[in-house]
Amino acid sequence: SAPRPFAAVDLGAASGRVMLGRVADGELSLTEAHRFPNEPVRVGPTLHWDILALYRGVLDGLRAAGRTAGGRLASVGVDSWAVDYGLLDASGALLGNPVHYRDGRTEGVAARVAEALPPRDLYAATGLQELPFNTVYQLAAARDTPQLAAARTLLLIPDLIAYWLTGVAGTELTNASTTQLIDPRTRDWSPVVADAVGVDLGLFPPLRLPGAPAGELLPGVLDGTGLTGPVPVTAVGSHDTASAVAGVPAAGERFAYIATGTWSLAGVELDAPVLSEESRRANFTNELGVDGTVRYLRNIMGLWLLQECLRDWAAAGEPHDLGPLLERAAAAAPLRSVVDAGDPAFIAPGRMPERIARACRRGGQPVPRDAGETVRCVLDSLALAHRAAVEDAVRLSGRAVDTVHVVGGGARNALLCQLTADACGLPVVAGPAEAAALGNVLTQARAAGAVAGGLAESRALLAATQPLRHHEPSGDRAVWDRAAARLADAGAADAE
Ligand code: LRH
Repeated sequence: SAPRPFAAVDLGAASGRVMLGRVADGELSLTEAHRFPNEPVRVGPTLHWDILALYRGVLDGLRAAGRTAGGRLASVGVDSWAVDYGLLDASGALLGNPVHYRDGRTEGVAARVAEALPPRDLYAATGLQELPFNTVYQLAAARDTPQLAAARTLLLIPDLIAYWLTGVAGTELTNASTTQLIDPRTRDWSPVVADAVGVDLGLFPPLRLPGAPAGELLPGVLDGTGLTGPVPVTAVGSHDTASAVAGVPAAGERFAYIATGTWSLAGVELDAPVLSEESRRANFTNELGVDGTVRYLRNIMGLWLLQECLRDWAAAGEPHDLGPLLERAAAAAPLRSVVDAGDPAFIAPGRMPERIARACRRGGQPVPRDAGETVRCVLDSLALAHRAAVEDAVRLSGRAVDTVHVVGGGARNALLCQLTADACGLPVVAGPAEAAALGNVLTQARAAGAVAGGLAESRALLAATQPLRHHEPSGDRAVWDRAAARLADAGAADAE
């Protein structure tokens, strides 16, 4: 009989999905069992994740997966976006809905934490890019709340889902590295940082590594999903970006990657972190990857800018179909105006077209005149930010690259991929779009002995089996230099 498939639960900021991965004799295929929207809910001032709706989506997905697979799965792995968490009380009950990283509660918190622990020292200890929503800052914002006082356990989102599925609590390392409480050299907690910031590390269950066993589906879960037990749950790179980078179909090590979805995470894979002051100033992060790797990358706004524009146009009853808008964007004048896709001012939701127009005006650039031009501005800006991240990653890490791999949902956007190739002056290999789910599946498959070798062998399997698109760089790179200079000037003027 055919080998049992692996189920990858992959929760993104815009949607969640349960994918079925089949691995056998040099073949690797992925099919979608179930996809569901991820719709955050504002209650009072606070933006929450609708975590039970997501969990229901996971269960529905496992049921659908089971139907396709005759009720039998080889194993299940869970990954999601980073940094966010749920708190459990002493009985294991969830205390409140997890707060969304785009919630405003962390405003100004980084500055307060900096008084206790200077940013230089925090970076030297954790190597993490300062983003307002890092778990450290969320915990500092929640300090002295009754909820945190009542909490006995903190579970990052994928660990929370895995806990509900298995009853076993753990903290998976790649996602733990996004808390800003992990030292990337020891790949273990940093008591120095925790003490300085006032975080109780006792809230975190024991660390586990991708590939480690993480329990079995509980009888109630088997019942509710129609699956036949035992179904093991395997820790994967539970940070979606860690799984996405494991899902990059690269050969050798001379590659940069850009995982583009709601965010663009652009950088290189290293054996050791880069903790220099220069790296901190360049806004680079050292997140931990599978197999002892370091994901040296910059977090920049990704398709969020576009998603939020579409949401705004939809609410206003204006055309918001992506296909026609991308055609208009492709026909629009290139690089007419660009915005800084690294600007934290774009993190919060709402009124995106207006905010983009304002940023253009402030930078002394023409304001987009219509939706097509706005989309072009977003894609040009992303390509420019991709190029800066790739160049800076190469410069700061010393890792030479000859190819840029674009994975994640943005790999489907041919215009974005071509602009990225043009801006970087490097060939872009686009795909797979479901790199996170594939990385998730491959980590499980390796743990089960269904795929031999390490990351390199898994990547070779991806390259041999997944449809990929190639974009050669075209055009005059100098136009990108000039756009970058324009943006730098605008930023400098803004800072005065
Ligand atoms: C992408 C991602 C990214 C994080 C952000 C919060 O989904 O995990 O790596 O920085 O969400």
